[in-house]
Amino acid sequence: MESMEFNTPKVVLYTFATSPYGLKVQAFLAFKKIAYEIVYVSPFNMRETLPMGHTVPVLTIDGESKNDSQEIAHWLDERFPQRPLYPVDGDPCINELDDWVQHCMIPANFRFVRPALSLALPVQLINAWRLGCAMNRTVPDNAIGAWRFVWPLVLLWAPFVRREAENAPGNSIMAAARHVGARLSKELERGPFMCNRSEVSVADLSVYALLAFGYEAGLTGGDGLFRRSRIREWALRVQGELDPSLPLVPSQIQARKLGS
Ligand SMILES: N[C@@H](CCC(=O)N[C@@H](CS)C(=O)NCC(=O)O)C(=O)O
Repeated sequence: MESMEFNTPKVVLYTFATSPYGLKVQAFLAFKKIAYEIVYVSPFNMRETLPMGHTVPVLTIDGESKNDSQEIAHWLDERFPQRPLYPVDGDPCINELDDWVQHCMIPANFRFVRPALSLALPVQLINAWRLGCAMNRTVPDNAIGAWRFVWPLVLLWAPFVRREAENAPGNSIMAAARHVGARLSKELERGPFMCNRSEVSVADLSVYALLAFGYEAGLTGGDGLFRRSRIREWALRVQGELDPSLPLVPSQIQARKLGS
């Protein structure tokens, strides 16, 4: 009993409930079935709370910390080789897709919520406000407070959100949405998982984390891609590979549950 406790590493994830990068890491941990403690960080005192750097996610394993979701994925494979995130055959398709999620799909997600003048503005304002509420419900002492009412302005102002949104493919929300939808449908033409693999990889988990969050947090339009049967069926297959005791979206912000 004593040696079991000694061998179980202490894993802590510092993140925002709404961070796409943090959600990816949560999906990696749920796939590898690694129990962890989650610390929802207030964006107002990140430097004081984080064990390193000034961005989330940060993962700490037995006191050693790393940030950057892609570095964390490789580190998890080193520390916990069971159920590898990156296939051991080094499939270049997975690496390319992993980079596409990081540099196209996540920026597209930021563009979807960062207010801009277009017909989508009302939906963006509602979703940005929902994200502010989700942040408030998860940070200690509801430290977002009244800022949640002006969260659309916070997203408009935050330099990292602007940078991300500008990096999204195309020059409009619709263009980014079309790009993401087309790429995902193409990747799932044969399946059962991304790149026609028979097992889940880092690419499936990263895409799943982003889509499942939009759906479960109740974002308007968050169910859009799940209307495509191929994507919905793939998402349910990925969900079936995750430890159900390690959910991506905490109950206090969960509006609906994927698959029910
Ligand atoms: N490349 C990093 C990006 C992390 C990142 O940009 N995190 C955002 C939250 S979603 C952040 O902490 N931004 C705060 C800032 O840049 O000041 C990763 O993959 O983890």
